[in-house]
Amino acid sequence: MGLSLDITAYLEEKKVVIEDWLKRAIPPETPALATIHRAMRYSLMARSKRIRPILTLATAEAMGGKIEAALPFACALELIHTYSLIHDDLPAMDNDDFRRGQPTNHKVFGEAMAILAGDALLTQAFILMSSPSLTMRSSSPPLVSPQLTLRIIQEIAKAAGVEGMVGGQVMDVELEGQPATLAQVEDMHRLKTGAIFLAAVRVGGLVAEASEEQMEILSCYGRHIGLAFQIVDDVLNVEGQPQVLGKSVGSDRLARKATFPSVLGLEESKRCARQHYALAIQALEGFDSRADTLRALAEFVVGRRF
Ligand code: GRG
Repeated sequence: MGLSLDITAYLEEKKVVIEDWLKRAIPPETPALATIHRAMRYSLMARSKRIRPILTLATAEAMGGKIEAALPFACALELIHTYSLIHDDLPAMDNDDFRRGQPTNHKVFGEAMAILAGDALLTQAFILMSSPSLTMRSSSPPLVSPQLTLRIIQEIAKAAGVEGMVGGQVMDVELEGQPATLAQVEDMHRLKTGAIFLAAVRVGGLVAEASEEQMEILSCYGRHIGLAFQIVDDVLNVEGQPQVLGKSVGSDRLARKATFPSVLGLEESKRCARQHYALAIQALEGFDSRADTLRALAEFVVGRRF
């Protein structure tokens, strides 16, 4: 598997568009609330791959949709992801000092402000999705119908909540220090990371008004790359470079976390990630070359070093 130069350029190009939107997706700083606005911006605008919103845009494009229509939802996913990182790093959770290439939010702003910044980012995601033109200060009419907007909001809320990411985090906390089975670790990853990945892909399809059959294919692709992404994340926590990753390594083993390497060992975990990559590619078999970006993104997910 060789990562083509094209996908590197694609990732960079989309990152610029997303970051331009993200800058305007949170309220401007006011003197009375300067601290929380700074705390929100500090984590949101830090170094990131932006892989979830990129997946939404790439899926929308692959299905013949407009990226402008997908952008509010793509950015909402990034706001939710950023909130989850801030909370995940808190002393009550993983107690991490380093994230996105800089000290964690609570290390800079204190625990109370970090909790509030996470809460505010999560809430802001729903403001953005339910009133994109208001938030983006544009008077142009919405590109997605109210009915479809509501369906997408429900999809994202479910993926972020107790039936998705939060549920996965609960499993993560409860499995810490416990002997875990492969099935338990897979279930946890499917919810903790996989649910948002799946939503990122499905939302791209929904915005582009993909058919039921296409949505099934996209869901299969989304499930496999979500799992591949988290398995690679587990592997990088063992053998990644902290400077390249922008976060600490070795923390999973120290905290006796249930991970793929802890259950399967490193080599078998890598094989498992490649297997999910192959299944993601297989899912897209019926799609033409417009889905090549999705194929290349799957390759990026499984081959990444950061
Ligand atoms: C509800 C109190 C409360 C907390 C929520 C749900 C949750 C805490 C945390 C989610 C756990 C989580 C973030 C899992 C790891 C997922 C993961 C691999 C994160 C890193 O994602 P990248 O590599 O990061 O895409 P960048 O920085 O590139 O965006």
